[in-house]
Amino acid sequence: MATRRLTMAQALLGFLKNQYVERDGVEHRFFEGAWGIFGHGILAGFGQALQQNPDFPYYLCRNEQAAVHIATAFAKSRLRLSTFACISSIGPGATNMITGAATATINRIPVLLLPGDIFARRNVAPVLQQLEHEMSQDISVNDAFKPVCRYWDRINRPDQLPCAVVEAMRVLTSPAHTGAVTLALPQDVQAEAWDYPEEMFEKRVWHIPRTPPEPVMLARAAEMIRAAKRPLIIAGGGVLYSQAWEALAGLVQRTGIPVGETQAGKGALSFDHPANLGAIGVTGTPGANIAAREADVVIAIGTRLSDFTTASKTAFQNPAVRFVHINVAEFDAAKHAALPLIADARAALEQLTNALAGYSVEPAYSEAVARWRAQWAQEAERIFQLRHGPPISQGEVIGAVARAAQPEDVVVNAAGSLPGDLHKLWPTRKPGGYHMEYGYSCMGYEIAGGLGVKMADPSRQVWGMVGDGSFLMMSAEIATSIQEGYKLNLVVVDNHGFSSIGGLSRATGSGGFGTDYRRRTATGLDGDYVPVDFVALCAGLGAHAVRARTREELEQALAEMRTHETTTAVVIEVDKEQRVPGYESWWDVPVSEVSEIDSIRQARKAYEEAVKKERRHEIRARS
Ligand SMILES: Cc1ncc(C[n+]2csc(CCOP(=O)(O)OP(=O)(O)O)c2C)c(N)n1
Ligand SMILES: [Mg+2]
Repeated sequence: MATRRLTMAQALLGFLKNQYVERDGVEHRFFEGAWGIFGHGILAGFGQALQQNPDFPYYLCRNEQAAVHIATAFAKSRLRLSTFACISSIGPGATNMITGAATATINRIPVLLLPGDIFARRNVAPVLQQLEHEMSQDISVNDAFKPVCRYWDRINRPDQLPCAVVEAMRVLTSPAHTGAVTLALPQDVQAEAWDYPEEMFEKRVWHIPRTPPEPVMLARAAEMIRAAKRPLIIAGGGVLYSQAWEALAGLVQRTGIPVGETQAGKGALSFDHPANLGAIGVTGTPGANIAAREADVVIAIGTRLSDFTTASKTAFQNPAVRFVHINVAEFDAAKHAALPLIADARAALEQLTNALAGYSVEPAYSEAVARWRAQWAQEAERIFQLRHGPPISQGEVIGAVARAAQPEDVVVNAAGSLPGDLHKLWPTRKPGGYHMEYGYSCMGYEIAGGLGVKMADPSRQVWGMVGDGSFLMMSAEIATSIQEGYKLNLVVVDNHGFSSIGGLSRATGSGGFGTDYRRRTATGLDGDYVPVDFVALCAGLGAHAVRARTREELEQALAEMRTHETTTAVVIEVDKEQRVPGYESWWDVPVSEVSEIDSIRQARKAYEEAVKKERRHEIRARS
């Protein structure tokens, strides 16, 4: 057998370079390089391998968590067909990646994490940044990746590597099981040489299947839908990952079944498609939520059915409601006692369209859909034209950004009050035009994520909408965007704290306690706002930044931002209390059962009423 004498790190890199995926006959290089930050735990091993392999680019970021967000956003934008590896030193560099790992895994996005690890040989322990355990020498901080990853391994000997890398690729390329994968790399083993089989470095193409639905189950699903008077589709992220948007449009065109979109699924249909009721769930539009409440058959496609989508299981109130669930993952397809169609979304939708030939919803339902859509268009326009303040309302800011954006542009966001407002209001025209990380809703994702989105398709302008809280958590990747020459347009929405959590605190009777950025006084955090100059912060990191004080100034700034070559930012203060309302929905956030505060006792009463609407779909007899 031909072999090549390489260090473990060189062999790992040699393997990663040659991994490809193929779907529908089109090949994609799976790893576009590695993001990370060097330290003693990675630099002389994998770092050295990177140095001698310039065809596997190394990207230096400012925070390891951001590296994973960049990779995640990139892979999400590339519909999971390519990604990055993320490397770190041992200790804090590694644990910084844990939040990123959880973000990737919850969103089912492939990223490969390569944290350095403590010496396998152990004799020099404890090394710098090694957290020792008295009960075992076989534990390091990298064990903390296990619950947030879909596959985890530690390469304690160079000859373990071939076994580990193929398992890593199996998981990363599995539509159902993908997420973060960790291969922990002990510092000494990275530098150890072994005679690796040449075959390990041959080009390998991993086929991404389009699993068809089982014919029996397809027939049963079609039968169930044919009997439905008020069917509703919930389009999740799986519709996008499967590139099933045309198949979905084909099915709804033939059948007239309306569609509600989850955060991950938004953009499955253009916002102006006549069957698109828009956002569904806690952050949904009235039409989608009324349709959900009355639906007799709900066809879920590629969704985790999170509490935001199901309104904490209060969304579906028709006593006869039944669920069909198209999903590559058995785990999701079985939720709500659904009839499971374990299949690729596109394959299933194409076959379902044929199986439903001749079926369409009754005209009265289609008329209701058209009415809901028209009413929502009016409501969105009311919010965009509010002319509140200054400070203006966040809804008006979204309207202004949407008007400045072109159909192919991408809006990026993750946490705060913006996800709910954008879910309802952003007029997505093209798949991928709406990039929301709302599985982990991880503050700090926006700027790093925006960079990943931009790298995935530099021809699209990226609008990163960032709350002041999210910005303060992680903004240093602005400098990385300048370093790499990938331009971002950032809209920093300053409301001096947490509009989202502040509003939630009020709704649960706590009056906004601890949610404003105010100076401490003798009575608590109730002084003046803490002054933070976001224009100076953005400019200090290398962006072109301006402040807008009025709607007109904002519109002018947005128009100019498009034309700049490097990262730009506009900072706008908004009125935290002028919120976009919620519609026909509810979210379960338990309120204290006993309290000394009257407003909490009141909120508890309302809570006890609302929680009664929660349904137990999962315990019904299976369809
Ligand atoms: C890392 C992280 N910590 C805490 C939270 C909980 N949380 C959700 S939204 C939010 C406030 C976000 O503030 P900002 O970005 O200013 O948005 P706003 O609510 O003002 O719109 C917090 C603390 C979170 N989602 N992520
Ligand atoms: Mg804020």
